Amino acid sequence: MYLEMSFGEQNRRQEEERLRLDGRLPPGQSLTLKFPVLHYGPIPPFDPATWDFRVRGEVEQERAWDWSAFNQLPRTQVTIDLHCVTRWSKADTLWEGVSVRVLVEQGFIRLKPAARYVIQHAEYGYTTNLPLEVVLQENFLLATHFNGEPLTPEHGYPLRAVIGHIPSRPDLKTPYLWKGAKWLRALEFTSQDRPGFWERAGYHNEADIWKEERFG
Ligand SMILES: Nc1nc2c(c(=O)[nH]1)N[C@H]1C(S)=C(S)[C@@H](COP(=O)(O)O)O[C@H]1N2
Ligand SMILES: [Mo]
Repeated sequence: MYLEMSFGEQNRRQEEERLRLDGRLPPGQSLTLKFPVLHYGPIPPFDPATWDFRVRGEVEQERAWDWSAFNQLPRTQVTIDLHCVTRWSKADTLWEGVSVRVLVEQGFIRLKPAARYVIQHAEYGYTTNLPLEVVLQENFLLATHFNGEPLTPEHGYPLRAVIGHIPSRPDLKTPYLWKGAKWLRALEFTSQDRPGFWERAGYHNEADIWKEERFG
């Protein structure tokens, strides 16, 4: 029988222990050095001729950017730890894209005072919901790039939302990763909260990784 741990598994356990000691591993999570792919349904095709990204709801003016216009928006990078509700975590992931906070600060999105929640709308009807204040945090990004490369189709190309933990920012709320929709097409700002795809399927509405809010 083969009883020795592989070099890869030894390495993974060492990294996991380091994160745990640093207080970066939420309860019930384990580290992966891979990048799992997790979603419901098929991977949508991308056609730059018809793709757009829309902002609607409680905004002074509804907006739509086509792919080339979206790529001219101000760019932001962030490094976050990802935590999936199915218990895998991935540390130090680098994302680049567009920050909703920057779009609001620079007047690309003008919110009405009634805006309190944000519904992400993705291809094939996937939705997920967050409070506005979380979407405006630095750990939430509309990402086009992962580790310096355009997203791959299975990770959300051309655009996805990501949310994760910034170790130096314990003040920020961090929900599980399902609160970042792959193949994102629109943000809807609302006055009332509205549960999304997994939230309606029984997952927790707030989904705080530190409180292990997995199921509602
Ligand atoms: N459109 C869409 N986005 C989605 C999902 C999905 O089913 N559809 N699953 C979510 C879940 S549960 C997770 S953990 C992450 C996984 O992202 P990854 O496949 O890039 O690891 O995508 C999230 N975004
Ligand atoms: Mo997930």
